[in-house]
Amino acid sequence: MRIKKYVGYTTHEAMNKLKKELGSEAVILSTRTIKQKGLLGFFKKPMVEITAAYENSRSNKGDLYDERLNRISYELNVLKDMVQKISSEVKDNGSKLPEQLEKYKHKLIENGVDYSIANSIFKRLNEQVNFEDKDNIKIKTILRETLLEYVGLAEPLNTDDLNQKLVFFIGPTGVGKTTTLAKIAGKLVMEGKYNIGLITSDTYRIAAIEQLRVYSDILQLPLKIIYNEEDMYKALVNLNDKDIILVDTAGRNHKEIQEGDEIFKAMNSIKNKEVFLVLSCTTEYKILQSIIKQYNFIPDYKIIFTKVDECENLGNILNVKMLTNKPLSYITTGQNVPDDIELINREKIVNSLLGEI
Ligand SMILES: Nc1nc2c(ncn2[C@@H]2O[C@H](COP(=O)(O)OP(=O)(O)OP(=O)(O)O)[C@@H](O)[C@H]2O)c(=O)[nH]1
Ligand SMILES: [Mg+2]
Repeated sequence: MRIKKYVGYTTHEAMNKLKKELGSEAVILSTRTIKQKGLLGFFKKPMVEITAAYENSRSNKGDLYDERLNRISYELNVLKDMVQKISSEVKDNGSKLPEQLEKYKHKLIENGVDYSIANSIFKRLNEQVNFEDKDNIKIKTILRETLLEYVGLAEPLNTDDLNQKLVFFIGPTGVGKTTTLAKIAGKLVMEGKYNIGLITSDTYRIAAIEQLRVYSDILQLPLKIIYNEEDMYKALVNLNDKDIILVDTAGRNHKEIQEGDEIFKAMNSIKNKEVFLVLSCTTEYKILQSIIKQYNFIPDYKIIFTKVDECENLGNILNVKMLTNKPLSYITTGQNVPDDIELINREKIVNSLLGEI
């Protein structure tokens, strides 16, 4: 048996390093947060240190095998997409778009907009508007206005009814739920107008609680840990003087989530609430589709896109808006708490999607 330590800005990062090297067979002995040294400690990220034990003779054949299988299934998916694209291109040939529109459509697809979404937007537009007598500037203006409408106005956290409002952050593993919650908490604290509390239901890993506790210490906000639905009601009593309570949830493999999960039962029973579905902009659209399908049972939510700084393009933002028709809310653009978050700016998104032609 050997012992090794892994350090990261979050448990997720440290766990990723650990899993990469040791696979899933390693045993976790302890997890702790270590504060970074330095004068500017206020918003400096704490580090998480995981100590793990592993068998010296561990074979990583299984990992290699899994990796190859993943690679093959990814390539099969790419092939499947190509075939679908070609077959719908053949089908669409009857209704050809004017050349200039065709160029913009390809630009959008190049910028990550799903082929069938781009197709339906342009097909509809071409059916409704006569483009024959329009020059390029006019075409671009029409297109810009159309796309702005599709993206819709961004909706921030609604601070109208602040009678102990609960704000839930849900979504897949590692997308940045806790970091985004901390960013929003930080911004609200800086505004100085609200009385804020924090709840975490991420009790799967001790380090997940620690991660939020560090932020609650820095921001001097009370943190309640809930293990089940009943704890939620206890926390409500304990935090009954708060205007806004931000609730962190455990990242879950989207294939495993169910409407009957404890956290969703608790969430559904709260009247004054807002739900943010946190998605990473870097996730492949195919996977985003399947994640969104799994969360279908939640009637109202707003969408936050994280890791926009790591994203090649913004196509997924339009894709998800078209798929869900839910309000888009914030994007996050880096790891800095609380700075790297902003309200979605639809002009910026549409400009980036259309690019320069
Ligand atoms: N580049 C970049 N990294 C981000 C952003 N937001 C979060 N991260 C990083 O993503 C990693 C995971 O962040 P967490 O906030 O722990 O994610 P989570 O969704 O709470 O993870 P789980 O609770 O494990 O499901 C951390 O390393 C964050 O610093 C972002 O906007 N850009
Ligand atoms: Mg988390």
